Amino acid sequence: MQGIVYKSTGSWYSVCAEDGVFWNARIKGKLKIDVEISSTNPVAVGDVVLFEPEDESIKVAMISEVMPRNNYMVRVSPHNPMQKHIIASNIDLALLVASIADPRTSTGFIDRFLVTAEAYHIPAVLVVNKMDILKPKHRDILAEWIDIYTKAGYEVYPISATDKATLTALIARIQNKISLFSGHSGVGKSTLINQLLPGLGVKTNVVSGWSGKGQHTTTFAEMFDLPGGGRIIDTPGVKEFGLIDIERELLSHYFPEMRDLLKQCKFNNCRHINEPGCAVKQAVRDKTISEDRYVSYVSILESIEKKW
Ligand SMILES: Nc1nc2c(ncn2[C@@H]2O[C@H](COP(=O)(O)OP(=O)(O)OP(=O)(O)O)[C@@H](O)[C@H]2O)c(=O)[nH]1
Ligand SMILES: [Mg+2]
Ligand SMILES: [Zn+2]
Repeated sequence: MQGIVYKSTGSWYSVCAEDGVFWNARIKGKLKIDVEISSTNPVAVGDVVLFEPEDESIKVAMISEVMPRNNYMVRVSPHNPMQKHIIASNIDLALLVASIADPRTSTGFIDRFLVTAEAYHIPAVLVVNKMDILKPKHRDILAEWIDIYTKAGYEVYPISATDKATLTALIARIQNKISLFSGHSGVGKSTLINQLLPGLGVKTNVVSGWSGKGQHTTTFAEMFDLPGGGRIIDTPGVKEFGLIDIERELLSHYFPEMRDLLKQCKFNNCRHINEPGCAVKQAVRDKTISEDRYVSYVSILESIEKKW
């Protein structure tokens, strides 16, 4: 049988079969899987899997094969920084949920997420939550973020997850897509997801994400069907994404606003640090590339170079 993984809790997976019935599945000893990637989790939310029923009466099954993934989003493993953890696979859109206050998300963190999404060829957008609690100084930061990220080619959605009226544009954007919601703990990913699902008839396990007590309310990634078509994936909060497998020569390709300029640098192996005739540095001076993004570029480049 074939199905899609909706939830992973470590050793058990919730798999939705083609007829809509959910199974509780474990991984078979010998799992058939793409060998190109080694990750701490062999099966991720969003995976299409083949499984064999073990006990039909209680819907327990064994996953035997993971079908090739269209794409996947990764982070460094929280347990081993040398290994990657697949957050989710087969996604159409990655949403970084950030907040300016309570908690504050740094632009460095946003940029690392965006670079990861670019490197894995997943379209990404920025969602800025908790608009309702912004003080005047926060509003200045919001204006800055909108300037920085729209200039870089990204859509920015300022919202309040607690106020459905602010969600219209975002709802239209994720319609019929498989969307991944990522971000720091406490930015309101689960609150937002609860708003996007119909008020009644919501799976009760969604509610655990509601309490907002302490940190890391959501502990496992989970996918939900959107009422009008499409799916959304809630994920646990992350402190940092880390960056894996990004070659320093390719890093500037993962900054969309730099990508178009690269051919204009005097040297074709320009690192855009202190080379003469660098089109990227010129664009920073001309303010067509924001200084903030350039600072992130340099900081990520340094962290990659340290690894080699
Ligand atoms: N004022 C305000 N509070 C919000 C908003 N969205 C979420 N919150 C609150 O922020 C807290 C954290 O929300 P969650 O939805 O649990 O955050 P999360 O991103 O899912 O956190 P983790 O599951 O730990 O990653 C809760 O107390 C929410 O009520 C908002 O738009 N405005
Ligand atoms: Mg949550
Ligand atoms: Zn250059």
